[in-house]
Order: sequence, then structure tokens, then C-alpha cells
Amino acid sequence: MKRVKFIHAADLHLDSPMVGLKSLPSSIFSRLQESTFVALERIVNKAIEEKVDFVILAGDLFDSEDRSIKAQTRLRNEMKRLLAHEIPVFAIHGNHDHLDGSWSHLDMSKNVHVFSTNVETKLYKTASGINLRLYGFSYPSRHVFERKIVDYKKEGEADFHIGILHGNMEGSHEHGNYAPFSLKELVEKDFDYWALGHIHKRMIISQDPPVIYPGNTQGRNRKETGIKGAYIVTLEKGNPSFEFFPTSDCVWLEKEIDVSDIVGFEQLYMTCKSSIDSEREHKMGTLLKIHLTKLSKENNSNERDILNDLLEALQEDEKEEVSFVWPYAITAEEEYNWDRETLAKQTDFYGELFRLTDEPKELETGLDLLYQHPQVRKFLTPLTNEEKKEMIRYAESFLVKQLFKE
Ligand SMILES: [Mn+2]
Repeated sequence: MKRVKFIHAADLHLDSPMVGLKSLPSSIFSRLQESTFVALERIVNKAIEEKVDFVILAGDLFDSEDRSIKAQTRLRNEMKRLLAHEIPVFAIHGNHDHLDGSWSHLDMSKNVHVFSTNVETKLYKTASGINLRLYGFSYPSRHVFERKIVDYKKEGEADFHIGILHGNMEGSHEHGNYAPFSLKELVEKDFDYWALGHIHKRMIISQDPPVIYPGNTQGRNRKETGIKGAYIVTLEKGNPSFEFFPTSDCVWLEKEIDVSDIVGFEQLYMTCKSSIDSEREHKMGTLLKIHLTKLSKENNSNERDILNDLLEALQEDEKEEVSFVWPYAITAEEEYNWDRETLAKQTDFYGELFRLTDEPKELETGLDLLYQHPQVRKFLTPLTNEEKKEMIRYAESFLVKQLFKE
């Protein structure tokens, strides 16, 4: 039976700067800075352990177009470990590590095959005599909006045909719409496997033929939640199989804690503490956002202060912990215990406020001040509609509470 086994990883974003996280304790921050490299090591370890035929890296190997020497050196060292086991690597570059950047160039080891800027085919014969054709291209510059998918064409004889593509499946709006394609187009190519990259969330688009976004190998901010990793794939005619394996050293999580029956700070602290302990994983770092639901009135009197004290107390125990669970934020359910209609009748001000929050025309103008600011904008990611709504809800609730106090 003809059979190949390989690893498919994408979006390694080596040497991600972990923007905006410098306020973390230095031990945790440096652990995060190192985490993209740890993920790479784990991919290589797995390849060697499982004696795979080859490894695919489907774009965004580096986080920045000006690849740091550190990232290049570490990648080369890991690739050399694969070379020592005669494992080749097929790599493409994506929108983050496109070929138009300027960097001090380090040669990769000779087992690494990088695809050029036009879709090309690479032939490879495994040690056991299986013939493969791999198809792919690297981004010549950051913005590739063409439908590069039309240039992928099955050609010649091979036991397996594998497409490697860094791009956006149409319908997904979270990432840039680069090199877009539809599932139908992929399936029509009649390949045996599609190794995708670009979308950082793990997704199995199709089982047979397998079409997979493995997601990134390490979450880099609070939006990239959950365990991250790569796939180990076995292809046999008519029977493809694949399995996820984790590579992330630090994990971002969000958690709700129901605190309805809780009275007093001590009880609140203990409940959160045990909830934090339940998330602790052996030798893995966790960054946790806690959302308290049904916080009682008694606790609610000076909500902001309580939440800050609670956060500080919970963080205190985690600084020196290898398997840390670092709470980076605590929010609480904002209770709408006023009646908007009655308030609106009371004074014109409330009526005006609710009209604004229902149709927040001024929000974009307000946000533009930040988002167009030359120094600030590079640290910002676009807000989702959900985040905008949350912002408005918070603003309304804040204003009403202030007025109640007065
Ligand atoms: Mn990426």
C-alpha cells in the first residue's frame, strides 16, 4: 500500500514581539517571547519521533517582513535537526514574511525547499519510493489579492498531489482577503491534500480530500485563544487520516465564573482562586481573562476597586510559577437594573443618551482619533462589532451610574 506521513504546520510567526504585553511580569513576558520558538522545536521533535517523510510549513514562518537574525538562526538550527534525520521541508512564505522585506539573509539548510513567487511544482520521491508532487507559491509582497488558486494545475504522474496555499477562504473576514479561494475551487483541482495557512484559528474545511487550516502554532494575544498546534497527516489512496498535536507553550483563555452565592471579598477570592487552579496545566503557561457573572449588590458597591484588588491578589501567587495561570483581566457583568423608559421621561438628558447609544454615529469619529494616530495605530487591531457594542454598553452604564450617584 502506497502511503506517506507528514506534518502540516502554518503561521509560526517566529519572534512575534508580543506587542502590548510588556506590563506582564518579566518571567511571564520572556516565556511568551520564547513561545513561538518552543512551538517550532515541538514540531521538529514530533517529526523526528514519528519518522515523517517530510514537513510542510504553509506560510508566515516569520512574524515580520524584516526577519530578525534571531528568528532565522533558530529556524535554521531546527531545520538542521531535520536534515540530520533526512527529513525535507516544503515551505512557502505568506503575507507576514513576504519576499519584499529587507533582512540580512541567512541561507537555510539544504533540506528546505522554498517555493518561488509563481505557483510551481516540486517533485519529491520519498525513501520508500513514493512519488509526490507539491504545488505552492510564496508571497512576492505583502498584499496579494489575485486569485492565485487559478494557477494551481494538477500535472504529470504522482502517487500523491499536495497543494500548499497561504490565503483566505472566502467568507472569512477576520484576516486580510489575500489570495482568496473557495472550497469548490480547491476540490476541483483533484489533489489529495490541501495544506492551508493564513487563518490562525484551527479549521478542518473538508475531510476528504482533507483541506485544513492548522491555525497558528502559538497564540500571540488574547484573541488567539485555546491550545494551538499542527497536524500529522497520513495519506493512503482512499483513506486519508490526520491528527492534531499541541505545540503552544502558553495558552490564552477566557472563563466565566458564577459568583451569585458569594458574599464578601474573601469568599470571592477563594472561589476565583480554585477556579484558576482548575485551569493549571503541567508546565504550561496560561493567560486568563475572568468574567464574573451575577456579582451580588453587596460586592458590587465599589465594583471597580473590588475587581482591581481581586486581580492583584490573584496575580500575586502566579509570578514565580512555571505552570502559571496569570489572570490578566477581570470583568463583571454590568447589571441593567434601571428602566430606560422611565429614565428617558425623567430628563431630556437620558433620552438623548439612549438615542446616542442605540445609534452610535459618533463612535467611529471618536475611534478615528485613536486609529489614525500615527504612533498609536500600529499597536491596535480592528475592533469587532461585539467589542464595539460592549464599549457602548459600558459607556452607557457608566454614565447612568454616575448620574445616579449625583
Ligand atoms: Mn499568519
